[in-house]
Amino acid sequence: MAAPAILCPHCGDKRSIAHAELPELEIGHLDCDAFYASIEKRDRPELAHQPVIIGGGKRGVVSTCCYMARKFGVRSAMPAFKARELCPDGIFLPPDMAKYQREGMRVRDMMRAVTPVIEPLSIDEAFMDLTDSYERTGKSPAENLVALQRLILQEVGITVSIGLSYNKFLAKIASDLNKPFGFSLIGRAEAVEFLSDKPVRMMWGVGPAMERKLHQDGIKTIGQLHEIDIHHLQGRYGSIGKRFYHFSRGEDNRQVETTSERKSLSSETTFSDDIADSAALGDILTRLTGRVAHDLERKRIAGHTVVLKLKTADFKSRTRNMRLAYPTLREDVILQSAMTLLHREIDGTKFRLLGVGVTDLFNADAADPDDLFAASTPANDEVTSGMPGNTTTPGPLTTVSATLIPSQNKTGETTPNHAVMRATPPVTSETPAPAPAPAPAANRPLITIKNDLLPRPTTEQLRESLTRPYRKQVKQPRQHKFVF
Ligand code: TTP
Ligand code: MG
Ligand code: MG
Repeated sequence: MAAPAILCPHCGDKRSIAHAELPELEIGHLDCDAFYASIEKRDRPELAHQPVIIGGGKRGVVSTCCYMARKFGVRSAMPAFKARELCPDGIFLPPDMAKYQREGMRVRDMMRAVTPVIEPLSIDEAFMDLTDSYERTGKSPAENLVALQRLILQEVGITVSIGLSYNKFLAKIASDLNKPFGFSLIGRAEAVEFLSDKPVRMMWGVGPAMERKLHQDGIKTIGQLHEIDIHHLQGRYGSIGKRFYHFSRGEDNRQVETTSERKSLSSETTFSDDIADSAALGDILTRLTGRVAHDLERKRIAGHTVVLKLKTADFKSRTRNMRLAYPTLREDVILQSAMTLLHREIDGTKFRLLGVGVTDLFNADAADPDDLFAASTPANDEVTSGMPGNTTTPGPLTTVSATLIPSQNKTGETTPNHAVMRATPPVTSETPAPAPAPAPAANRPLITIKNDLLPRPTTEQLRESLTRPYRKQVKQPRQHKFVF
């Protein structure tokens, strides 16, 4: 039975988003919910109400699991035997990397229809710069992102979570606040207070080692960093100390960096004498690959496609690509793929130039997933000369119901301008049953959303709203609230 409509306690509106800074929040972060598991559940509706765990073969680790399985304590990177102990009735499935890659690209293409300025971080997430949202579409970034979230649900058949803020640091944190099917905003006015009790691990660049160091220094929360002088932070932690200073103030001046699919990183050499010998070419390739891997590590980027370039003695160019199962910066993975490509070309032909590189670049943070099952989908399973097409059949259409959970400040009072949308995602995707309890007040996103059960817009309407061609901005006051 549908939940009764809950209106905003403050103005009574149905389905609206309001925030004093709404027009100025222009950096979005989108992350798919339990990505691999959501795709499998979409494709196997009979598993909708089962805890689904991806990975976890004999010696494997868990890649991810659906939110229902998370209720049992199963997590990414957990050994399979542990996941089985925690969730004996779990449905364990091997990953289908090619499929996830395809679906990830579909989501990305849909994001690109909203703004060309996107920065992919991994297969299932990206930043979006929506600075020119009004100019391009006549709508606010928030409106476009909500429409995108629904369009992905309708067309791809999975839920995604979105964070919107005024910088990348906070947008990424926001997208994680209310998963699955979350939509959270963090504005300037509340950022410092919001961050004050958050763990230092939440900061970009803080891994286990830095977290340990901070803990040893008695610093557990971002709020504690806020109290420390910048010189002291720099002296103690080096350049990252300066970042801590700014992050704790909700400041981050990193731009959303578009990494075009065509951008690449490579190394090549022209020989003094032409070479046909396989071993000699192999040695050179190994050396060049070392350089590429070193550069990737230094720039903290990962390549999804390995490219081998050859020029024959009579100046004919040959370029060969191999798309990997996931982005990598690992020298051995790149070398293995490049060697495979090279050996296919060795037939006595003399070459004058050899080059190796990677293209289809990603941020390194999410490269080389820790999943032994990936070995079952080796890189050379997928050899393409271009990007994969969008050939997957869209998933079933689903309905979304939404309820309002008023947000509370740290003293437990409801804050008129900051409430939370808790959307109930479709059963075909990532919904544990019953719906998860609301996040603790301190973890709630800072947003006012008033929801109701809505008449569903048609796919055409949504698509039209996202792909509307550029038109000159008609001067109009920017709204702090919108209703949809
Ligand atoms: P995440 O976005 O980190 O996780 P998720 O989408 O499964 O769940 P969430 O709702 O919390 O975002 O990673 C995206 C995919 O990358 C994930 O579905 C599987 C893969 N992955 C691994 O293979 N190993 C890992 O350790 C992690 C974290 C992810
Ligand atoms: Mg995800
Ligand atoms: Mg992710």
